[in-house]
Amino acid sequence: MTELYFSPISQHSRRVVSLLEEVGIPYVAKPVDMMKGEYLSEAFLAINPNHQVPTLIDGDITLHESHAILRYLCTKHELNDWYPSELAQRAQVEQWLDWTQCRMSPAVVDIVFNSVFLGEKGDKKAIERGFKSLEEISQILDNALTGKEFITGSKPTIADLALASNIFHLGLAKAIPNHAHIQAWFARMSELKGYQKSLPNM
Ligand SMILES: N[C@@H](CCC(=O)N[C@@H](CS)C(=O)NCC(=O)O)C(=O)O
Repeated sequence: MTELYFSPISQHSRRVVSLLEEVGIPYVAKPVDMMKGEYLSEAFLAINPNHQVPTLIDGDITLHESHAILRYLCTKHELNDWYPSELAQRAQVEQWLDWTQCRMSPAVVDIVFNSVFLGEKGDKKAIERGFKSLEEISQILDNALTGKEFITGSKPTIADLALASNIFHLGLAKAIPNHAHIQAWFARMSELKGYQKSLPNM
């Protein structure tokens, strides 16, 4: 049995839900109520001591880290389109997965967590830092998407799912970059049924 502990308002959960739903892997959804602090409960900490969603339990395997979960699911289910086995293609997917975690996600957290989830209590300096970083990385992303349908080529991969979950999150703060190639790519991603099913009811 595959169980996913997740939250609909979590950008990191969203990329995993997108893949599970898009390719139709059966799983048991285990929502974690972040607003009620369930991620800090003893029961959840026993599953993931990092108090973070998503967390996957698949038989004997318990996994945290959204990208490790994506790679695991693709490898287990032989999802070669989503996580190519060919070396050069895979390297590109890995590059954009890491870029998403190391460059895009911190900016998204600075902006969205502080302006949307914390509201008035949000750290204004973090919001400013996030927007400054977003200006630079949006241009990098837009350049990388020039002449391509998806970030590594003509088919979406788990790198696109990770990026799209970030961009959706920016939308909560009305901060989706208005660069033409990002907009066109995001419109393509928004058509994927898995991505659609990962979105919160708002
Ligand atoms: N590197 C982790 C980050 C996961 C993460 O930050 N999850 C957030 C929700 S988007 C969370 O659970 N935050 C609660 C906390 O850190 O205490 C991943 O990729 O899965």
